[in-house]
Amino acid sequence: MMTKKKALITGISGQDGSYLSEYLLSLGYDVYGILRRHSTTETQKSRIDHINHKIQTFYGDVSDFSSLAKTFSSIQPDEIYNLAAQSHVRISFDIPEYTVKANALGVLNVLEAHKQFCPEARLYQASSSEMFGNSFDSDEHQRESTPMNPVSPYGCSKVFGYNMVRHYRNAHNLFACNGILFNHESPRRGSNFVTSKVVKTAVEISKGIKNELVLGNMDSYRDWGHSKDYVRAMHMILNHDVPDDFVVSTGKTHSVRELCEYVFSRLGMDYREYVRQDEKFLRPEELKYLRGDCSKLRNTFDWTPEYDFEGLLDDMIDYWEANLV
Ligand code: F7E
Repeated sequence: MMTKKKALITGISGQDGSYLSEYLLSLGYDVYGILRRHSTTETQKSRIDHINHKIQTFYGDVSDFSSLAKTFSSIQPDEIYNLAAQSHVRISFDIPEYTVKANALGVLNVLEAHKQFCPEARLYQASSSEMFGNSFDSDEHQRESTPMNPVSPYGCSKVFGYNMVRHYRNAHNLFACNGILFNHESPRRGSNFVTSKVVKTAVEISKGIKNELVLGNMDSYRDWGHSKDYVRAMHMILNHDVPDDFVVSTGKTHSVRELCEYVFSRLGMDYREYVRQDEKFLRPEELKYLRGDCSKLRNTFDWTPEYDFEGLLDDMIDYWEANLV
């Protein structure tokens, strides 16, 4: 009998952790996850409650090396996905030190645990398009070779993690890879990220529950894909012949204003009647424009996203329409 592959996911209770778990279970993996302790036990596992009986979770934290040592050495995973992070860019300006501890030193801890306790495992690191900051190539895209000039504590912390992964790969011969993922969303996206905030509030307005949507900068551009598509790319990157780094993106870009236009008009409304801007949602330094070129990924793997911008937003609108009463 073939033994099942073991995958260990840090950040398993997040948007990507939950979709990745479902995907790996569908491929026949044994799935393990590291869960950070929250004070509200009831909502701690809300994104993975439906698969709770199929996975095993352990309390731990990427900033607590002893917890990583214990889980990595006892599970002996074949694949490690480091998805744990303080992932909110604006909040990283409020809690820069915590952000760096989780997103930068946390990666160092994961790499050390990988090297010391399961060096044969493969490691995927959740790197981010926020690492590029405001730099792009002459064709207005960001790709693997684009210089990284981060503009937030979050972006700076992710650059450290990205570089450490490359360094440990070269210096210690670990199979460690970076996925440089552009924004990716879904009905499971936290409601303080802009897509979820716009969709959820617009549905609330359409149902008479709220009467306005308050936003920050509406003129920034993002390359938005669907988390379900992007977790498949994570698995492909980790199962390549050689450890390497790949951009994952759609190649299309839209402004926050265009996002509002689409969502409100799908609900039969004009966004200009409901959206107000407030500087409390502005960032001290803003990343203005993202548009990824994932040719390297597409030329290496058979990766085709199922969702485009409208399909992604339709999925989110349908979810919130059905789940908000
Ligand atoms: O903001 C603007 C905001 O918070 C998108 C994370 O997953 O993707 C994400 O980071 C844009 C920004 O995502 C509001 O200023 C306007 O220009 O949804 P977001 P993000 O900062 O791009 C990258 C790839 C990651 O790695 C991160 O972990 O929308 N915006 N008004 C607003 N954003 C928010 N959150 N709230 C507003 O009211």
